[in-house]
Amino acid sequence: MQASKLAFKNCSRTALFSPRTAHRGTSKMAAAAKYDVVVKGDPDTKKLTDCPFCQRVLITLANKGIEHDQTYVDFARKPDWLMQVSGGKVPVIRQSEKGLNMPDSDVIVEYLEKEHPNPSMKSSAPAELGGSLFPNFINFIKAPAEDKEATSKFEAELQAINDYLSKEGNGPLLGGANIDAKDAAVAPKLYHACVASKAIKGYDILEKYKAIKTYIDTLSSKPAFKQTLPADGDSVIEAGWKAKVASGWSH
Ligand SMILES: N[C@@H](CCC(=O)N[C@@H](CS)C(=O)NCC(=O)O)C(=O)O
Repeated sequence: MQASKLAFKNCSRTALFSPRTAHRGTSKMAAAAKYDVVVKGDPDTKKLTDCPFCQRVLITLANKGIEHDQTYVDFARKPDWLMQVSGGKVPVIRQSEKGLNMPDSDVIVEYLEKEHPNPSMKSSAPAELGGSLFPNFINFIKAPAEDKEATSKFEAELQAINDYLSKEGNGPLLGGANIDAKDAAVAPKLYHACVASKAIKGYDILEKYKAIKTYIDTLSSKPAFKQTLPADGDSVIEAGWKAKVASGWSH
């Protein structure tokens, strides 16, 4: 069966209404087919859980004022169609009228920028900034305390972001005053790194890197960031990373 025809099972959907789209009334975008964004979450309560890649896509949709539905997938009972579309990974965006089933946040945000260029989220920040943050964070969180190399590689990434924010960027965000594509890519992963490093390693990024603290504080006041974090707070992020560490990364 074609992926686009697969039925929704083991998940549930909510409609997300964007105030910006509402103001457009009969605009082209309001009339266009709605996207359905498949995210990690609780299908019963329709709450977002802990996926920084999903948050990147949700921030992009919110920033661009794109009306969409959200389908929440519980990883303990992944539907068959998700396995076929993405090998079980989220996020995925779907649009049944176009037969669109698109996994991978890199591909999705590029597609959204092309299809919905206004407002543009193109970033002036260097392309490589924050690019190795997540793998180095994962190595750090997995590594024993005596593994100094894992710590120093992670710290080099944090320092580069901190330096850019405090010296080179226009601030207070990576691309200036508004959330851009670089913020959408880096901030959710950085947020996970802050929460998990403190909870698991007692390593307080926000205490050590002052510009990152200001950055996270600024983002926390932005609805597009705040409303796309796990609905039940940082404890969800902590629990997710603790479970990964305890399992020895077997899932
Ligand atoms: N390269 C993908 C990575 C997506 C990804 O790894 N998502 C995680 C959730 S945060 C996932 O779906 N993992 C599947 C699993 O743990 O079973 C992207 O950028 O979208």
